[in-house]
Amino acid sequence: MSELKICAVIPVYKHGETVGAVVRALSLMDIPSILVDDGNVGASKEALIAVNQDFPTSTLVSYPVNGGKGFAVCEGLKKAIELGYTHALQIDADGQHDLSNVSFFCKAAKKHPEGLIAGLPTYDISVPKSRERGRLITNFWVMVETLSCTIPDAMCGFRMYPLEKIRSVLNKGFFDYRMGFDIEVLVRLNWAGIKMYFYPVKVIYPEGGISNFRMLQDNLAISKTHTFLFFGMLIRLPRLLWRHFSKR
Ligand SMILES: Nc1nc2c(ncn2[C@@H]2O[C@H](COP(=O)(O)OP(=O)(O)O)[C@@H](O)[C@H]2O)c(=O)[nH]1
Ligand SMILES: [Mg+2]
Repeated sequence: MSELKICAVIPVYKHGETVGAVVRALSLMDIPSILVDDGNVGASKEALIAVNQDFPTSTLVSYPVNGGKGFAVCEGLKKAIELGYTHALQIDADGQHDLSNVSFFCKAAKKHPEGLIAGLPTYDISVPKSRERGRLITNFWVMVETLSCTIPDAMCGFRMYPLEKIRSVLNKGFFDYRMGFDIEVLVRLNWAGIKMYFYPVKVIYPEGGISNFRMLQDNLAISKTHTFLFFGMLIRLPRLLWRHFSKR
């Protein structure tokens, strides 16, 4: 592949206050941002519009009704394809991801232009125990759903997508357009045979930070997504088993 054309896709909901710093840091690295807003109101909406005006290379994609994080990421990735980018870095708007990893991820994408470069989160003590537990359960089910250990973490929202390679999976649609999307897309890309490379990324949970993750509803929705993906694995069982054993 010739030179990569990289942008960032940032889903933003109620994080208008923090997204400016993320966009600024990315723009200093010459990475334009695609901000996806679905249903932000008030100060958050105003801040988004202001950030988009302050950074001429950024693009703001807006929808009037909230569709969920997954919906926003999908729309951002489709916009990135439309604008001719080859790769998109998905990153959170609230500053939880350590931006010092960005240049390494860009280098990794250059080395593996057809692969997905994904974050393997490393936490400090600020991580809520309930989120850690959920992650362990999810990562166990992802092993079952892919019949492999190739996805050590499916929940980190810091990852670089090779846009041409993911286009067909993206267009097929998803079961979960909310918080389970990050998991589902990796499982589906694994089924589609996309290679994945994992590298550590520091993730913090700053005190007073806003989270849109709803403990009960989102965990229930993620459980439903795993059930759906489990049956998806069963349908693909012969092919996945063949792939598993032919690699040995
Ligand atoms: N556009 C959009 N972005 C969302 C939505 N839900 C979460 N996000 C964004 O997705 C990223 C992660 O969400 P966050 O609420 O921080 O969840 P947490 O980090 O898992 O607790 C942040 O950039 C949010 O602004 C949503 O419904 N729509
Ligand atoms: Mg967050």
